[in-house]
Amino acid sequence: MTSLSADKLQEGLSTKRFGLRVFFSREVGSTNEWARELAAFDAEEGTVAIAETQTAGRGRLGRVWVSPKGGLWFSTILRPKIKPTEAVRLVFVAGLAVAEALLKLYRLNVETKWPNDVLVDKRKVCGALSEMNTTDEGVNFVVLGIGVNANFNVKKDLPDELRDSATSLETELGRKVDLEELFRYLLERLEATYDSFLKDGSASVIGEWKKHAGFLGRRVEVAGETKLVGLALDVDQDGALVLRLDDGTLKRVFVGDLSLRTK
Ligand code: BT5
Repeated sequence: MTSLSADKLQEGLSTKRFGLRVFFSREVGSTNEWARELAAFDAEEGTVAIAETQTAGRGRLGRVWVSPKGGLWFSTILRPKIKPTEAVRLVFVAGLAVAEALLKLYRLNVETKWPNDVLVDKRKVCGALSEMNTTDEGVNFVVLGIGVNANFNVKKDLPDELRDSATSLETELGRKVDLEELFRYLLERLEATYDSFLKDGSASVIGEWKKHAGFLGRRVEVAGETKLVGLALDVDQDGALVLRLDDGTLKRVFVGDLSLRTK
């Protein structure tokens, strides 16, 4: 198993803000939690917390994110001057940046899946978790966490129940990748995508993100407050999934887990 080289993380990095400060640890609970603490101590925008393993990696709704050594687990502090309703759409910045990076670096068959996944050959290779801190004035900071299954073997290093739904770069490519190179390239894509989000608005980022989406036009099931089944028509400019239910009505969904229906 290759280790992350802390001194190589910023080597040749061409960003203006992202990754200028990098906090590295071999093991933490969660890089999102760590980044929140750093942000509370006024860490500037673009500061990154990265760890080789997480003992309490988390997903949405308090779910567990399994984070063995060999993965890329990091969180970036953002301080956008936007409304909380807009800031929730930052998760699309992560999905788009990761999809573009995996396509460019490894030519993989990449897809984005609503709302926060990146898939390779229909299996989850990356999850993103955006967590916001607000005050009466609005958004104080956002922590954008990204987990990429990179240099480990899915069958060996992930629990049995994830073997069918998850994949890793190593499993897909049959080799290990240069983790520091992936990290730097991802930071560059993240910064560029975030800047476009701020300058051109979330709709343009969501528009790009949709070009990679494999579920649009397909029959899907969405597990959320209730279970919905229908045709995935669109992801609108608010980031909501637009479904056409079997009775013909349109439904906008903001939170849920999407899976394809094969029947
Ligand atoms: C996510 O949640 O996909 C967000 C994952 C974010 C992880 C990053 S790592 C750096 C930063 N620090 C953190 O603590 N978190 C972020 P969600 O959509 O809720 O998916 C969670 C579900 O994915 C779990 O319930 C499992 O079914 C599955 N899962 C867990 N670990 C996985 C892995 N390594 N690969 C693929 N699927 C996994």
